[in-house]
Amino acid sequence: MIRSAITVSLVEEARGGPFVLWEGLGPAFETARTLGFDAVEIFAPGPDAVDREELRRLVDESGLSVAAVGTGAGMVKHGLSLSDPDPGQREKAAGFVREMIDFGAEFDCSAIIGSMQGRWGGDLDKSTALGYLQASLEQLGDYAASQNCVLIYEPLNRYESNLLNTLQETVAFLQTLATENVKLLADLFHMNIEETDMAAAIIEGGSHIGHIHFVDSNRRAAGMGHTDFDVVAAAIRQIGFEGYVSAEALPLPSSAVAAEQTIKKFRELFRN
Ligand code: LER
Ligand code: MN
Repeated sequence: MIRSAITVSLVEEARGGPFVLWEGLGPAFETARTLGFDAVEIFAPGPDAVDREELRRLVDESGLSVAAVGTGAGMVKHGLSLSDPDPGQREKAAGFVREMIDFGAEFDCSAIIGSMQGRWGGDLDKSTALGYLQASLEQLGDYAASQNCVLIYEPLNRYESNLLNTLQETVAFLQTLATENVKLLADLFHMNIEETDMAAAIIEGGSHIGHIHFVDSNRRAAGMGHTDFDVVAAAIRQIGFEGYVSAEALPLPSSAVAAEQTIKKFRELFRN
């Protein structure tokens, strides 16, 4: 079944970023439960920043799940990346991701690698950077599998990374890995910038797609931009997608309106 989720950011440095909820875990679970979401996706400052007992209580009391944990704070807060030319920095980045995988595994959810992929430039050429990323994902994918957690890799648009931008090139890259435990994240905002045809890209991505960031062309809630969601949702259904369609959108005009708009659009598209 396709399930709904909504993002909460606990990272102050990410203010202004594309997360719907910002007021902490308790209010996020309350909003998600009241509106009828299935899960909450958590963007946390680090593996130790979340009170696990509190999160366990929120999950148990609300009946909701944790959809995924993001690892981007490793970049945003600590400047770490999996394609850093310095091996010590790459190892620190991998250590951060491993601990986030442990955190995700405790709540039966996947861990997402987005901005932690880094970028090439300066003395670091593209194929070397991709080689570093490949080695990191290979190890981290296996590590995640050992914890019963799926690692999700997110291609970003060209203004955020110059490594992999489209679903097609990312699938080709993931197929070079020995591990099958790294799935693709289709973020509809990045895709709106990079793909020729969003629905065709989703259909081609097929079973590689493990998670979706549900957001409109302008990074506002689904239905507040110009993405043709009927066509995109038909593609998502066509591939038999069974994961989370998770609202990663700007809190505009407010978190409450973005959350309400998202669940309305989700129901219209996936619960008819
Ligand atoms: C993370 O999911 C993402 O989409 C990035 O663009 C956040 O900056
Ligand atoms: Mn995203």
